[in-house]
Amino acid sequence: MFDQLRKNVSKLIKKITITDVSPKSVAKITKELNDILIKNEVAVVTADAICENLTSILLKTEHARFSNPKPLVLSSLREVLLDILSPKKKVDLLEKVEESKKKNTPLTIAFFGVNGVGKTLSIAKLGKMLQDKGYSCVFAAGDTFRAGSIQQLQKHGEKLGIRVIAQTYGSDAAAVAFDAVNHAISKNIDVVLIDTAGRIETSSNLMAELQKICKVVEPDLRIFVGDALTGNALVSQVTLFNEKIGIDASILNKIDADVKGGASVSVTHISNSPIIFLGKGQEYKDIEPFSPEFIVNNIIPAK
Ligand SMILES: Nc1nc2c(ncn2[C@@H]2O[C@H](COP(=O)(O)OP(=O)(O)OP(=O)(O)O)[C@@H](O)[C@H]2O)c(=O)[nH]1
Ligand SMILES: [Mg+2]
Repeated sequence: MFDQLRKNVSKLIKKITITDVSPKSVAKITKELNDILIKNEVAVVTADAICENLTSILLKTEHARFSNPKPLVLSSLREVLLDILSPKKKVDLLEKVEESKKKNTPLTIAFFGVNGVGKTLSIAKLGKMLQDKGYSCVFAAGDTFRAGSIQQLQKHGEKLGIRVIAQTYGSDAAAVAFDAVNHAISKNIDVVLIDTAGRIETSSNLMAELQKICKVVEPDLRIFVGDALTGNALVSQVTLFNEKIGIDASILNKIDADVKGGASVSVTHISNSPIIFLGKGQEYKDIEPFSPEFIVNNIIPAK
């Protein structure tokens, strides 16, 4: 995981030959770091922010002349990355479920993102995780667009023993979501997980459908689902969905196959909201809570 980015950062640190921490030598390091970040699919604006923050930390830190600046560069880079990966807005799913339970209403979550990023599988994984923690769930088959999508969610529902509220293909996705919320209210179910059709960013019809779902059910959480392998296109997806729908939190999938590792840094920075889970495989167990430390440890070499 993230092998390429880690190797490149490691190489950069080894190559550091500066013996002072002057604006000129810091500029030399950050220029190279910027290139490495961009090559590893960190968005340009994010790479710039990392380098700016690193510069200001390095320049304000007291550093003895002629002592080895590598440890300082490493620890400062770690600090900058942790800061970017820890947005001020915090989202704790289990806390949210508990809050809703206290109010006697179901927690409603809408999942959205482009085609094939793992929305439906993430819903199944989270349904299982919530069930294991003792919460009841219902799935809403709000992808009424892609052939086979309803059966796909129903299969997960059968395996997990989770009820799926569905209508027919072509029916109004917002109505399906609305039915599922009503079902949850009447059966005292804790969480409603709403699947939606994968939409190409340029498809304004599908975007309007998603806006309608949000207008009708006013989900408590709007979760953007992204594919870590998408590379730089992820940045335009996050920007667009954030503008049109609003992103409360993200899930980043296929992290098991991601050698570059830039996506998670960019998604948090650009959406200005946290990644809450990472998908790391095709089985229900292959999901884990997002930890900024885990990402940073995978990017920054130990020494
Ligand atoms: N390796 C790996 N594969 C994943 C992961 N998440 C999803 N997949 C696979 O990606 C493919 C698409 O997953 P879906 O859950 O159908 O994606 P979707 O976003 O619902 O797709 P659409 O409904 O077509 O938009 C499936 O083959 C999944 O098994 C992951 O974290 N790692
Ligand atoms: Mg799907």
